[in-house]
Amino acid sequence: MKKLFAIATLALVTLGAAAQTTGTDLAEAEIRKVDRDAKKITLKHGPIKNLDMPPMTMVFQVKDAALLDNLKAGDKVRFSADQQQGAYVVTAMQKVEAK
Ligand SMILES: [Cu+2]
Repeated sequence: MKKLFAIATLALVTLGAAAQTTGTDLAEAEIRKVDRDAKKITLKHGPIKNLDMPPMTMVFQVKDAALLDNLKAGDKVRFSADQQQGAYVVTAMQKVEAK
């Protein structure tokens, strides 16, 4: 029983650490334009740590058009982006629900 508790606690700690890492890797942005056909999105984004990029408005390509589902101009999102073959590509994106 004691051992089981220890394992459960460890699992919780591991989950917490993973969530934290994800949180710091995500940048914040407001969508300016969604171009589903071209798989492009225009974002007014905050600092992007992994790309060493200051806040600005710019166009990103998206890895998968499905990332743009249910998104429209004006939505607030969190996203991660990568530089691939000279282009900036959004690899993950989630909508931030308005409070
Ligand atoms: Cu930028």
